[in-house]
Amino acid sequence: MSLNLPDPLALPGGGRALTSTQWNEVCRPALSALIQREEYGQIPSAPGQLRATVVRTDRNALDGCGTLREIDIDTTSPDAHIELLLITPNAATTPAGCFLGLNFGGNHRILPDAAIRPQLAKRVSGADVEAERGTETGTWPAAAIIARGYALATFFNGDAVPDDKYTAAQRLAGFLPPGVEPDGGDAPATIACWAWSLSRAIDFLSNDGAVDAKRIALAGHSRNGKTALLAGAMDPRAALVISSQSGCGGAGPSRDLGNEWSQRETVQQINTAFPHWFCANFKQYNASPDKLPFDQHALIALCAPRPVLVSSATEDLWANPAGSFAMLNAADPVYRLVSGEGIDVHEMPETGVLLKTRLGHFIRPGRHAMTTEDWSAWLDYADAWL
Ligand code: GTR
Repeated sequence: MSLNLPDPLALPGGGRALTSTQWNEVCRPALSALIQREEYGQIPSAPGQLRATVVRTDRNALDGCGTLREIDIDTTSPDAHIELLLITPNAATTPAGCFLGLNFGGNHRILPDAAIRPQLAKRVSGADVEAERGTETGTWPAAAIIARGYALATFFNGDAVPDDKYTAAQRLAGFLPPGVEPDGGDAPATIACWAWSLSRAIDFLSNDGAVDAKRIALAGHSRNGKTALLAGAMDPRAALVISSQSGCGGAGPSRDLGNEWSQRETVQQINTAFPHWFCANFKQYNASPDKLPFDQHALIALCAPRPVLVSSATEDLWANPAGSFAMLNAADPVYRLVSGEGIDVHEMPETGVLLKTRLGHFIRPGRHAMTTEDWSAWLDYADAWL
């Protein structure tokens, strides 16, 4: 398919990268810098200090199948407080591969467990969360994940920066990397800080005896799927990335690729509804996304050679399934160069069929949601690659 997209393998002085060394040493750092500068803002620096405190352990979670821990991760410069929920399989005799992802509603929604802490803001405000407990067991099917031998780690996306256009700015100011101006066009925005917070969870997980540091998979849905992809692109410790219905600013193209993609969310729409997600520079492309010097295939390509699964739903046209599939194909030349393999299918695959290739694809019937059907495909994909 020819889509007239910027070539991620283009060399700054002209010509095209022909070796993986040229990609890794020239194209990759240049694209990484460009994407941060023009879209997400600069990823905050690694913290000065990180302290992890296990605040609760339940060795008998999930009817004895898992060990559940609640872990506070506190950092200085930048200052952040993350409350990680980690469940590891009791049957494992060696460190487990682990799915790590941000959740939307708080850790207490993952399991019907009266002891799991809701997010800090709800505790402080004394909100009644009892009706919310365990309401997302379908979104995060912990029992099935543990039964397949994997660990599950998740935390509330708002732990690092609230998902709120009115209050995010105040928190974002604390994440400025040295040399970046607070009102600069490339000051980090919310998705960049969320990606940073995932890396802090990886800091902890990769030193935990129950988790295999080499088998940490990032998974996220929608805005959290955009974040999973950015975190995977920036943090090489992520061994695999699953980006679910992430659309604009995620696996979906910023450009209009033609009529069949016309129901998608545009750069202008996302920057208007969620001005805190992307950096100020990205707003310059509202009316002219075709002027972006990259598109989202470049973000996927930054994950090479690690496997990336793009997961979609047939009725979620806002998240642009066809355009996201096109981005996988457009990232393919980089994957071929770096790993010798990418995606072998060039027409939109059949619904319900998992493509287990290094650039993988899954689309299920239905709407915008993370479901047990998705997880069943994702676990199969993880079995193939982790
Ligand atoms: C929508 C937004 C999408 C997607 C989604 C979500 O309102 O337009 O970009 O991120 O929210 O996160 O559920």
